[in-house]
Amino acid sequence: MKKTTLMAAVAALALTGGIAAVAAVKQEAAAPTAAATPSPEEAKAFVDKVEADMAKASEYAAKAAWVRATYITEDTMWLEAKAGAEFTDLATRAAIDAAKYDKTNADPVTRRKLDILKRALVLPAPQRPGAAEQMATIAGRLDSTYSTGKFDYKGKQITLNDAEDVLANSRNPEELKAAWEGWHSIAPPMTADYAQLVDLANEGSRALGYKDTGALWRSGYDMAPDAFAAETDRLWKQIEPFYKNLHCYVRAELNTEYGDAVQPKTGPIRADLLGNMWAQQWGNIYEIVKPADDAAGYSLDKLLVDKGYDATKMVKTGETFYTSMGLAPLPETFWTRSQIVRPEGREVVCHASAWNLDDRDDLRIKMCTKVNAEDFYTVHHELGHNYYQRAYKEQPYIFKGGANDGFHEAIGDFVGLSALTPTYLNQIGLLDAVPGAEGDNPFLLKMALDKIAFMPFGLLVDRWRWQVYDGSVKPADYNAAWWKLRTQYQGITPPGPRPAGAFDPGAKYHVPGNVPYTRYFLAHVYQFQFHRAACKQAGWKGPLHRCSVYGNKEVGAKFNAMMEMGQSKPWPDAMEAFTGERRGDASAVTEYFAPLNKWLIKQNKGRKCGW
Ligand code: X8Z
Ligand code: ZN
Repeated sequence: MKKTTLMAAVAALALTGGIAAVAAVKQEAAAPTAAATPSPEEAKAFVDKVEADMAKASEYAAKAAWVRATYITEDTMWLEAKAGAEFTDLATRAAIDAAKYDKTNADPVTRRKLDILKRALVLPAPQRPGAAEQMATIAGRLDSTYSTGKFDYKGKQITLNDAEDVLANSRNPEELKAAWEGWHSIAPPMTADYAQLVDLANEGSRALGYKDTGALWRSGYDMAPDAFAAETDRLWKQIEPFYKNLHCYVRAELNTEYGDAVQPKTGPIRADLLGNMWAQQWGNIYEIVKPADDAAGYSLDKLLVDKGYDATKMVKTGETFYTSMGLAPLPETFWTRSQIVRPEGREVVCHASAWNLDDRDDLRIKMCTKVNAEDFYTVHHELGHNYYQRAYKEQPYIFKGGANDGFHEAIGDFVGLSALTPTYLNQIGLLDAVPGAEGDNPFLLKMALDKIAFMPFGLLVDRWRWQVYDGSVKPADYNAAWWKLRTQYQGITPPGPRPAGAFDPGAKYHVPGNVPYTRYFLAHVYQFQFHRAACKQAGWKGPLHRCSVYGNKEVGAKFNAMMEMGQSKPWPDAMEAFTGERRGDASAVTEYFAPLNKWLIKQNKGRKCGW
């Protein structure tokens, strides 16, 4: 996730750990001139040169990006845009040059590197003079506008951080609506910039031979772009019935809490009632929807506060999980260079990310950590990126990245599945007693509110962008298309009519931040596959949701071996190395949640589910 590093151009790589940066390919870098097919030796020489240039060039852009993200000013935006534009130019040229070896019978390693080079950019720039600068400036402005967004709430200017607290904790529908609408009001000024960036990126993508930028994004999965889209449909179909059961149950509980006027018994759920600004994880409303007989209940939010955790202690605790599996502690510089809490007196990008600035050991996270359960999860998530980055640091430059971007997102989430078990919370002294079997359903419900609720959202963000990039959704229809998908997949609706000119997708970080999103959907499938495989390796015989691999060095070694591969092999090889499976399979998700699904079906008896 060195995301910002390379700016929009290389955002994906960065955030995913895909090719962390692409090459500074100089003109003399050996792009063949004649039409004749270049030799395998020439192809290898080209790649070697690209990798050397790339390794040198990326550090500068990374540092400019870090400084901007942790200190937003006109000047740092200018510096980041300049470094980002230079980088995008070079990277785009490298991608174009790589295509010249398409017919070369290159050795398999060189062939894979060439293929990765061609698809590594998130937002390729047109090769016209000034286009890369223009793109970098727009992308930086979008990201900064989002990150510094503020609005009036009860007579005070508040930030997204504050608004998220209202969404998580208030049970007053008027307050919820005001915080939700207020935050969404920061987005309309971004619409024109966003539309222009889409056009520029499409022009850049077409020059690389892609139909549009969406097709470029779908090409990063060792299969044809169309096959990948079908693959995500297949995975969603495995989960959809379960999501509908959860939706049905939650809607009924919200109806009981708020009454028909606020949340009707039928139809979609009001988006601001679900505890999260984007209705993407619902764990914050557990108290509203919990089973009546949740005697064994505990609140991780409360435990963290009661036991005196602060942000740094949360990160240290996260690190302990990784070291318990035999992985090395984080370097000292992690602690001195990371941004762990929101600094006072300056604007920063609060959206959490994990960085490796030198593609070796300069690992850092950038968070505005709050002491709550959500950020306890996020800390484990971010450290997963850092541990992955360090595991593949010995790979050649182009292979420094996740097996695919979903893998990068799934590492920390996999660790989180163990780290959220009551058994583990008890082992580290957070929870005094582990509930018996009576605690299973409450625990599974809590997990499902975050994991299952997330899946349709994880899918639809890029469904929207695919339509934007392929031109089927025009700027005037951005918002309507967004809500069509939000209703279709998530079964939610805004708290009131949306004003003309609303740009609600712009109120979600990854849209102005230009971070592809399907990765998180994939990660929500992969993490359960990793968990199932790890628990099997550990000889675990009980239900999957009770399994924790804390302290298991054998699992750690095998997991690290997969991480060390980086993106040197097609992702099914990496998946197989750890799980023995060669494709995404949501049966691990349904297996994990099976007891809850049965319970939900019982609760929903007599209800008309769906929307
Ligand atoms: O953006 C993130 C991470 C950084 S890669 C905090 N996540 C997605 C989101 O917040 O929307 C993690 C879960 C989904
Ligand atoms: Zn992440």
